[in-house]
Amino acid sequence: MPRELNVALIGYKFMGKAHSHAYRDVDFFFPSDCRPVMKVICGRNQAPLQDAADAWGWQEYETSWEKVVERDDIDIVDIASPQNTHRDIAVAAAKAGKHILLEKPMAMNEAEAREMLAAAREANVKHMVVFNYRRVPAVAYARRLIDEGKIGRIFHFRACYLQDWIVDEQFPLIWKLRKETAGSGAHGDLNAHLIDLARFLVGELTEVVGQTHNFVTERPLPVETGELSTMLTAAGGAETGQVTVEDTASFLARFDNGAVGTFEATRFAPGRRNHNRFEIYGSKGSLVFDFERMNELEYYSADDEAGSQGFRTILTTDEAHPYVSAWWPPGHAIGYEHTFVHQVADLLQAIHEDTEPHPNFHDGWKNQQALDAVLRSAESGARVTISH
Ligand code: SOE
Repeated sequence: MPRELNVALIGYKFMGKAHSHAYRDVDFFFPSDCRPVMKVICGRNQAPLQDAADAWGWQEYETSWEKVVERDDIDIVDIASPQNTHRDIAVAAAKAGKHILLEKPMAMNEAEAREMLAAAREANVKHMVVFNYRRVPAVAYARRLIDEGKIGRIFHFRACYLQDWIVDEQFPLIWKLRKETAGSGAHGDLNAHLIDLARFLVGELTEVVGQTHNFVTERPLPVETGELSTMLTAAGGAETGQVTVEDTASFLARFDNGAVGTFEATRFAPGRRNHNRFEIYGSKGSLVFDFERMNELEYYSADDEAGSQGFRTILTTDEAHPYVSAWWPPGHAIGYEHTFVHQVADLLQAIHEDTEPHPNFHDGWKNQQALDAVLRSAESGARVTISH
């Protein structure tokens, strides 16, 4: 009989749905000695919360996260609420001895992230940050090729994360567009993913120089409908308010191993829906990934015979590719939601085997350190060194 671990999920919007699905599916595709039980979902507004509990299969709902983290019957606290809530919930959950799964970016700033890391270490609980793109089979396979030396010495990491969901000036001022709830805008939302991929695939960032910009500074205030909505679209009213986070952030970086990088995040790239793309160029080969083609990885090998050299597109749906054997036969592609299933499967395994999951709060803190450094650089116009 597998060991049952009771989960409390805090947050019931887009990420709440993605995480809920992961708990529902994980045991079906990754049966293991640990099985999550969808015990309680938590959020502020009772009506949509109750709808979420019913629709996604949570046994109970609760409007106070303070009560939830103190419950004796909870093993894992999953934090999928806005960034301004992360620190308090994570520190309280750690103090209560719960394992923690936390949405990105880790915190509002580096100081908070450091406090959360210290609390989790002190409590000796498992801690993990949801940088789910590490768990796309093509990305995990890229890491394998790099580890095997197939790319050689890495020279360049070029990455962009482009979306287009706020191009319309009438798109309302949702929490992601306010500093007090989100901490930052496209930078923390999207560059956080790119920084994680860079740290996963290349190395530690040591120096950055960045710029930010706003295209739309005022938007209609959102109208609360009281309905469960997991979409990034929402209705706006007649009143307006100020956008207090950046619409776009880009930066140059140096890595500890001598590689250099470029990073660009925006929500103002019409036609780019979720264009999370990186290119890696090394002495022995190159890799290109674009999430909009998430089942593919482009690979160039300088070892190929002269005359037949060129980028090949690998369909990363074979058993040889990470995570894939748990799903479908070759060529039967997987999607966005599967990355969250992989993350939960890895967390459960780490809890069961008492190993360190990744990316953990240390990774989240290093990520936050780089995020903050870029914003400081954008403000001052100077290069900023990241200490290690
Ligand atoms: C919205 O920009 C968003 O949902 C991000 O918050 C996610 O982290 C990213 O994976 C997709 O886009």
